[in-house]
Amino acid sequence: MKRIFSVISVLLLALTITVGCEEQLCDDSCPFANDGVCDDGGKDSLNDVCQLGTDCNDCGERTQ
Ligand SMILES: [Ca+2]
Repeated sequence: MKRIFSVISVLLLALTITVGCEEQLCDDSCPFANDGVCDDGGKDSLNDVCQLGTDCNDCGERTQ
């Protein structure tokens, strides 16, 4: 029984590390950055003229 808990603990730890390593995309290199409209094609963006994560000030941080 103890062994099962150890295995579960290791799996939870691995999951936590995997989620924590998701790459954060955030810069304002898009020509349409800082215009008050989200343009990176991600969630809640109005269009996709920018690469995901390159309109960070308007869209917020993205994860890959
Ligand atoms: Ca923008």
